[in-house]
Amino acid sequence: MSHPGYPFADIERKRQAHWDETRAFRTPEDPSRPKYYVLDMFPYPSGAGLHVGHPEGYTATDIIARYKRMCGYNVLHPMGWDAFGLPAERYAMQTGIHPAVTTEQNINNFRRQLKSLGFSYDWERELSTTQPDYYRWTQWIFLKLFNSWFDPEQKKARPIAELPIPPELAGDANARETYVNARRLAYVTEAPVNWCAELGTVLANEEVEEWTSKGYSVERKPMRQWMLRITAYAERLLEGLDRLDWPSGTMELQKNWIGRSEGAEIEFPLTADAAARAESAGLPASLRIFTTRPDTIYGVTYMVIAPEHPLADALISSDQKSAAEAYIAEAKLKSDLDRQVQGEKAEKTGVFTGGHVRHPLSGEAIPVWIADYVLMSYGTGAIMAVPAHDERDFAFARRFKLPVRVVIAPTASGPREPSGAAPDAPTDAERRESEAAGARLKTAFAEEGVNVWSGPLDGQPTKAAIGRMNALLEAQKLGVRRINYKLRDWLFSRQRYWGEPIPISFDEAGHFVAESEDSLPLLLPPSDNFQPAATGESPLANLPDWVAHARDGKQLRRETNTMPQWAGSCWYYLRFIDPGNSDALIDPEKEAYWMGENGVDLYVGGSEHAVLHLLYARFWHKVLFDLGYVKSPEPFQKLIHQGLILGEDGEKMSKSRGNVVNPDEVVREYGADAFRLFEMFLGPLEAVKPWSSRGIEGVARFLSRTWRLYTQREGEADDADRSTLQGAAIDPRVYADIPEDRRRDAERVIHATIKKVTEDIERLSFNTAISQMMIFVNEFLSEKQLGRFGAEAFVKLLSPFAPHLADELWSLLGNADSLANVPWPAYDPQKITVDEIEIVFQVNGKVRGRARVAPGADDESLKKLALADPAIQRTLQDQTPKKIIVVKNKLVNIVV
Ligand code: ANZ
Repeated sequence: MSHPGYPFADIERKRQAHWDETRAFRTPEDPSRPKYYVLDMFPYPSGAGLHVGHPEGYTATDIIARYKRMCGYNVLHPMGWDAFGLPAERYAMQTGIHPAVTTEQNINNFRRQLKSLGFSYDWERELSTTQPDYYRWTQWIFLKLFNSWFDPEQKKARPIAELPIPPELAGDANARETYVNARRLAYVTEAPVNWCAELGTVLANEEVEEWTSKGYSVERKPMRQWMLRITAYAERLLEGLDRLDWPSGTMELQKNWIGRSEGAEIEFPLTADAAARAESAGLPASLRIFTTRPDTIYGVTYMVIAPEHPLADALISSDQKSAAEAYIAEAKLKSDLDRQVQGEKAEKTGVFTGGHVRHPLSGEAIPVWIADYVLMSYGTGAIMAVPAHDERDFAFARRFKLPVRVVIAPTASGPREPSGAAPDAPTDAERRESEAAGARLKTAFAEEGVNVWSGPLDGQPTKAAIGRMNALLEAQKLGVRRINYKLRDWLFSRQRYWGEPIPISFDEAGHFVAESEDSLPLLLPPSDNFQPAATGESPLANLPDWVAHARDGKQLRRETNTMPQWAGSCWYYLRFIDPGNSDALIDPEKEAYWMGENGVDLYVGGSEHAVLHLLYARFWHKVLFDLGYVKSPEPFQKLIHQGLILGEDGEKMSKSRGNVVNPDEVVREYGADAFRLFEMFLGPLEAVKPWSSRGIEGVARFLSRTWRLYTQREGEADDADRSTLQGAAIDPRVYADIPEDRRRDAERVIHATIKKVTEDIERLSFNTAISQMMIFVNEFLSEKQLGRFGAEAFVKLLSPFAPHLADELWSLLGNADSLANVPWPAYDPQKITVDEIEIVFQVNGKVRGRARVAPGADDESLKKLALADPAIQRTLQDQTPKKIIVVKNKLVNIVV
């Protein structure tokens, strides 16, 4: 199709200019009205410009924002830029062009593109995470984290000044400082990190996959890093999910990422020789393990410690020394993630230490192995291996020919009838039996069941057995119940230039010296050298005059790491509420009004942020909540992920495939309204769906039919190509009174359309709302008789979707200039009720006649009506019906 046939370019230009001039979408501060906060995940302004995936979510939120405004809400619908980050810095490394320059260009381009789509953002609240008056407050929050600790009793963050100091430390300034620093929510640690040499920076665990999938390699390397103590919030981050209206898949991802697991820590004493070595090294003479299945304790046949485990040296015997040390050296090169993935898939590797521990209940000596499927960073870094009931242990035991002992049967009638409560550990004979059963196993039985060959646990179902074993171990002081989380603290520093400077310095003795809050922002210094420093430090280390500074006569060195891109996006939704505030992060009254009890009312963005941004932002929000800066416990009440838009070929859009659709071209050819409408018409918002160029022509035709329905041009046929606005006028037939004989039907369609579109918008079911509007236009296109109410109502319904065209028609209808704040139309339920419906009469399933009846007619009268129908009588002749089936309001089927 060459031209969609209505003057969209003129209309859209005119309408956008008008919105700009009248500041149509400025958010008033009006606490008397109910609020609605609808937020998009703000974009990273990349050099490639807007992608068709961006406007999908943005159109959805714009429909909601416009609809809610018309429903009388005070709507906050802002837009900004998540503009720190790696791509601009990598570009700077290649070209020497300062990231601030490219970032500004990209922002300008993104803004132009978004404006061309007619989104009703309050542009006066636009912000960028790279603006000093924004990152000033990001740094301020960092200082709050630095100056807070998590009180495990009150389960909340408190100012560090309130941290109780153990009396024995009172006199020792250094010990005291170490104690305090180890409890801050922002702290420094020397830890093995994911180092990416090509990027010249470390990556958070959450980021590794993204970059390795792009072909970058990531290695483990110990480095001094800033961490945020998100683990302190594990439980609250988990509990908080209960009150949220989020996609279940995303909640599941967060739950798994937090990874709560209930179990026990159990002590396995070292045998005498190893114990002596441990004690001489100042280490405990017992190996502490974490297990979720203490009920399987009689099935332990070996132990595994992580290669980094502190007791490794003590456990390694002299004849195993060289083999064990070689294994440890190799394991050091792998990241936890690699080890975890490998632990699931590849063949297990490991080495015997030569050392043993004693089973805490039976006293049996158990060999200790080193294997990298056990991670030092989880639990205690050591496990009791129960190969009969754990997949990884099973694979390992088979590989290294270690015994397998069955101690759980699927049901009570398993390998052996339960013998009742045996007071002691299993006998040698029983152990042999359970090993014989183990030798026959094909895979581990990792589910719950009933204990067998388990001494005091015999016959107990799993849950009861766990409880009984925990009690038994606790009574003998051999173990404690324990909850573990998979969640790790958040690695927060990056060796980058283009990020927020961390507002901390160090004095000559290495003590922290924080910037004072009122000296912020600590500005990112100008530079033209974006290469990492020779030391592997961030490019900021290339600026000695910035790094070295003096305060109160003390020589200080600045932290040269910067914050990760996630920092700025952790709290931007708060700043939109009060973007100009130079005295505070946010005015408490404005915060109370706009965030209310539940925070942002609707948040739309990509599902790729499920465990990154969405977890980090919740964490910061909870800290701000604890410290009294926000009143809602959670930031985002309702969350929706828009589905990916694929290329026309059904593949992910990518430059290399050549299937990328450029929004600018679509807007040029079909207009912004058609583009918006089409993005919503592709399918359900959350579904993954391919682009279709035929489809966009379809919606463009719908819009030109709408234009034709409303307008006429003197002396021209109805289907004329109206390429300019000139001479366009409303066709008077559109709003003339509907003639009596059509009125009832016309009103039914009008009111049913209001109902359907309203309800569909509320359900975010935009594609079905558009279908209904298409039906509406087809219904009226030839006669045009809508009446004033119908003509105006339809334009209002259309306006959230195709705001330019709707505003133009609205003003052509003789109204004020914009529908932005015009009340949403209400429908009259009485006008939708149908007074007659069609019933189909069938004989043996074939349609033979029809009748119009009042809805709800009872079965008996429908049967009578069918049998009396002349066409049916003709078909039946003299046959007597065997059976008559009635489907209410639909059909009567006569079986002969
Ligand atoms: C004995 C056992 C028997 C286990 C059994 C499982 C099944 P979650 O917390 O659910 O992931 N484990 C403990 N620490 C580990 C570490 N640092 N690295 C690797 N594995 C570790 O699972 C906890 C279980 O994972 C623990 O329970 C332990 O194996 C293993 F029939 O102990 B179990």
